[in-house]
Amino acid sequence: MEQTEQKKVIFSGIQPSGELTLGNYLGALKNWVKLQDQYDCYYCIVDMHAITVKQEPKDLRRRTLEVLSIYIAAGIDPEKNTLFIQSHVPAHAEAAWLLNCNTYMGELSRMTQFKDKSQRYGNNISAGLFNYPVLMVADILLYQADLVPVGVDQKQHLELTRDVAERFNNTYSETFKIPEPYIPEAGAKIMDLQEPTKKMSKSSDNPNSYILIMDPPEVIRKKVSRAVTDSLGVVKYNDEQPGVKNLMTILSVIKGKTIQEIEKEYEGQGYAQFKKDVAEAIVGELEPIQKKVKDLVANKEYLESIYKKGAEKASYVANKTLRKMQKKIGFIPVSR
Ligand code: ATP
Ligand code: LTN
Repeated sequence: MEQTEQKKVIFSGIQPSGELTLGNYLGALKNWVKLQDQYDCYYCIVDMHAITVKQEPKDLRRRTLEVLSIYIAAGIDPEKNTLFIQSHVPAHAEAAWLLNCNTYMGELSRMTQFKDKSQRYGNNISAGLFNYPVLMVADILLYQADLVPVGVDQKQHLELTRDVAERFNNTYSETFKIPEPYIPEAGAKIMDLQEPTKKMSKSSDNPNSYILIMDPPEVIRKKVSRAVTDSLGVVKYNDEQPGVKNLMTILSVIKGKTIQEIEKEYEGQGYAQFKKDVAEAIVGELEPIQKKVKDLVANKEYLESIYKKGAEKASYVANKTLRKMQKKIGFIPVSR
């Protein structure tokens, strides 16, 4: 047996619905890089998820290729992993329909991300936004994924995935592997710099509330210096100081230092030096990635070769599972 066949499978994805943030990087991408040697990884750009809210077509096109470039620039090796664009593999949409018919309205109504987003978008809520978690279930189950590395905000969607998979297996006999979430101990929820009790989000209206992976160094420095802290003036990790806590988490994840080490280092100092060091840590981490992204986005042919190869490999695996689902449900097979 080939070695890749023995490896456990990972699936994860990011939506090209906005510019990627430091939250996407520390909560998801950085871990994908760590996991790529041990697992057979499928890393997808989930463009079909992105259109659950309105997207400007030209921005969606540009961002989709930028996200692919960021994956590669962050250290995901396109030779070792399968990198692809969700809409290139029609099995995702087909499987999502079959799974929609095995998911309850009640389950989807309980999804907190839907509740949050539907409040934000008021009267213009698409049916796609409601059904979105089922498309995510399809993404994961089609590859028989063992592990799904995500930030903590996706935990509820992973629980739904497990429930739907188990239900399908019980109704139609064993079909899907039951996946586990992989949520990092630190960095699973990077907070908004202006309202540090909220998740940092790429779709926030206030640019000072997030750091983008592609923000120039001077912008990063400015945003960190403006980050909301408190008047206590001590670098201590506790819930009463959510702003400071968030900056400590960022520093700790990037520098690989423990929270205790950071508390000790800044004992008796205010926030000025601490904030400067946080900003430099972020700049040091992101600057090399930004340079690579700029080269990659200019190389459309190279990117095309990656996503074409990725779609072929992904389609092969996804179609196998889809055929199995169709057969079990009772659809008549047609030879292809
Ligand atoms: P939006 O903010 O528009 O809802 P998002 O960035 O939350 O978008 P995705 O692009 O789908 O949504 O997120 C991709 C990955 O990044 C997911 O695994 C998600 O858990 C993770 N992630 C997103 N924001 C953060 C954050 N602030 N901290 C840690 N992980 C995050
Ligand atoms: N819903 C996810 C993005 C996503 C995803 C997936 C993550 C879509 N499909 C499959 C992991 C596995 C989000 O972060 N908003």
